[in-house]
Amino acid sequence: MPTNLPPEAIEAERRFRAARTTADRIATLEEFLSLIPKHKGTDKLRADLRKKLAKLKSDTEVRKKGAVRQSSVFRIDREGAGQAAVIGPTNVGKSALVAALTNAAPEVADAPFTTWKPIPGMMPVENIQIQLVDTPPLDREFVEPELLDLIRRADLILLVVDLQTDPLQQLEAAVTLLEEHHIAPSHRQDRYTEEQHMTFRPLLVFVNKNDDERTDEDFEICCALLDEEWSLHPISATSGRNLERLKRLVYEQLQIIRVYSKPPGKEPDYETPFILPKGSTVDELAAKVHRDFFEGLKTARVWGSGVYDGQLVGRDHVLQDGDIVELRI
Ligand SMILES: Nc1nc2c(ncn2[C@@H]2O[C@H](COP(=O)(O)OP(=O)(O)OP(=O)(O)O)[C@@H](O)[C@H]2O)c(=O)[nH]1
Ligand SMILES: [Mg+2]
Repeated sequence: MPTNLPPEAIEAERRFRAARTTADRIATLEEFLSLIPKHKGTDKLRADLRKKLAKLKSDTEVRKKGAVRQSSVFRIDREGAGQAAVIGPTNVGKSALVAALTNAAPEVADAPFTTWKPIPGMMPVENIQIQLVDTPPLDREFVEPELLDLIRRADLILLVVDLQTDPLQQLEAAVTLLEEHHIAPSHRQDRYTEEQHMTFRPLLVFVNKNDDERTDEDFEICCALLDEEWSLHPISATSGRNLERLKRLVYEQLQIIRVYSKPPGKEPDYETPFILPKGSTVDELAAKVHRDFFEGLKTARVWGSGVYDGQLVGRDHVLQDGDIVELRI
């Protein structure tokens, strides 16, 4: 413990050490943390204590939920057209990004190890919603198996790094850590053998805090130093720079199509498309609309790309994004 702490912090630390119940430990640790002066000399101490606090909180949450036979706070129900886990080292702006893009309001703070449990939010992209999940920092000293499981379950990984804090080193550290836990980006699939039992997920790398033109050069340098298999996307959660592009990229990576079903003689419902994996057929749409359509489908007509308006198609016709389909039973 550094000796240059103010007396009230030392006193709070003593109370924390004396606390016996988890609730008391959390309360006294929060108090202790709030009394430590914020400067470079205490960065490490504050980070360590925040980790400890996060662990205490997540343990109690799990225990509480366990009592009612629910799973941990790391199990986030999937909603919308797809789930993307927003991951990365501490302080890079993951929470700021999720707050900027979704209806969620995770805490954003300068201090490291702010987020201690995953927080989902819905990001509107055109007429669909994609779920983003803010996560606690991905940190070698504090690897939570549950965080890795969450990442494995997601459809897509958004790795956020910080332009102002050695982004390339952050990228490498994160990818190595994931790799050690058998998670790898889909675009690097060729590098692994079957025996390694990897889970492959599409992974996009966003370099945050590229707030305006003044930092563009730093970003260019980063890109030049990196080998070609990676592409970096500059963004700023606070200024909103390139966030529309991020949305587009996320949408494209999910490999989904939107299809509008239309009752015979009526207009399609453009508000609520059916979301299907790319390459889906009329049959798969019918199954999604209703079992009756799947079982009793007589004809299907499509308005969209690669067909003439209202063309009659077979059950195995592959649908395209934006197609309008009229199913008749
Ligand atoms: N200049 C700038 N600062 C940002 C940006 N995004 C986030 N920040 C700041 O970076 C700090 C950390 O932001 P958070 O969103 O809490 O970071 P985090 O990655 O969620 O951190 P942990 O929860 O500890 O993992 C805060 O002070 C934010 O205001 C950005 O785009 N530009
Ligand atoms: Mg956070």
